[in-house]
Amino acid sequence: MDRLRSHYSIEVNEEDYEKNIFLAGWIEDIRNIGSIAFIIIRDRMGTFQITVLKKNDPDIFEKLVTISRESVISVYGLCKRSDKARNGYEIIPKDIEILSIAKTPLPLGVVDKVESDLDTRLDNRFIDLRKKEIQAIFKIRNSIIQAVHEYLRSEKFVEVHTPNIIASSSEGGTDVFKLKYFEKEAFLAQSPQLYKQSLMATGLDRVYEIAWYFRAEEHNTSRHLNESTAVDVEMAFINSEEEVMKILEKLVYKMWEKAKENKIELEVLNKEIHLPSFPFKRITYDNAIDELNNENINIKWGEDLGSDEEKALGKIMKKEGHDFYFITKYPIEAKPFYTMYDNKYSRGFDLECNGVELASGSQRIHDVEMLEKRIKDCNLSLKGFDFYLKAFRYGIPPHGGFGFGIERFLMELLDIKNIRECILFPRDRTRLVP
Ligand code: AMO
Repeated sequence: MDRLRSHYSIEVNEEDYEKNIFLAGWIEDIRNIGSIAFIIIRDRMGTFQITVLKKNDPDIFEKLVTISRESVISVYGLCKRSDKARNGYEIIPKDIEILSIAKTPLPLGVVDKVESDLDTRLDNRFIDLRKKEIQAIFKIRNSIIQAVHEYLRSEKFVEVHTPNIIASSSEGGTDVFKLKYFEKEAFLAQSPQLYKQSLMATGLDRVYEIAWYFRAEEHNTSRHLNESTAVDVEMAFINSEEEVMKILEKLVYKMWEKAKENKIELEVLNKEIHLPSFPFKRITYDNAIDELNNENINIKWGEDLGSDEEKALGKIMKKEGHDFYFITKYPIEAKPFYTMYDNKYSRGFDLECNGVELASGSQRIHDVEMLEKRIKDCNLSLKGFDFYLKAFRYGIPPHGGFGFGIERFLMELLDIKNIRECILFPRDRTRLVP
């Protein structure tokens, strides 16, 4: 039975009928009606029925009806067409091997109708992930990431990997995790911002990264994680942030389009995906404030939109037929130190979907004196930025980019209410395990 161990998931089809095949997986259900037993095994492709007659093989029958649910077995047997089996075929076993016995009781049911609370599910994530509707989220996540690689590479972006252990805070703010790096103090990167910008001084003038963000934000919300992932892009030789926005909106469109190809997973999740209208609407910060004022929501000019204001604007945009929209021309004080500006307006933008921020980006300051001034004006110390500023002193083209949250995107795509559902092992204010 050695071959059973090298089993790789197969999709049974008509060609397999009346042939001996190998299958392996987790036991989902056992129905023993005395003389005959039906065992459902599951792998990542779906479920298969094993039908065993007691009189044909009392040994295999005994093994299969006494084994605990969620144990792992492999089976060798005849594949037969069956009208009664749920996917149209069954396997009559000739040999089975028990690969791993599951302890009882299970900490969490896999096919039980009772909903467990999110904490129990996340505490037992390895079992939670056996559920097909949970796996579907991560299969869709996999395919949207594939779309990222396909689209950005087709636009001649080079994938890079920048450090996550760094010597200064990437976004200039607080919310940074400190750690001991031998004799020195280090930080976990809040984003690849400083590195992707430095790369613009190298000639690798279009880069992207599937990045990890580490943020010590205290708030425990349904839209924030302390460790999240993003698509980070940086591109040089741009005339304005509009060129960056064009790449971002096309990327979002391609990811959405790719997600639609996951027909089985979308059916499992009972979700329909409609392509967004394209190109996305652009609304300036000033106009957004006016629209909000008309609804009696007042914001002081210069302040960033809070989540309530974002939601209200989302509703206004929805009424006008826009799920996706860019908010452009933010005041400089609402954007980070590296953002290019003209007088009091920055060249920064956010991409919003139904009142949730999915991405933000900008054209960057590439003049080193202007950049140093902004760092000082933002009350940040120049000291931590030595390596970053050095890259601006020896020739760096105008450039810009964005950071685009992958979990936030999945929430919007699949209408998932809690961001923790969109990452395998979430890190939040209280969760560090598993
Ligand atoms: P920003 O801080 O806006 O910009 O982050 C970019 C996008 O990343 C996602 N995101 C998060 N998702 C979940 N939990 C979090 N705590 C979290 N923080 C951020 C959001 C957000 O829109 N360096 C800039 C980007 C750039 O200008 O290139 C940046 O990090 O979807």
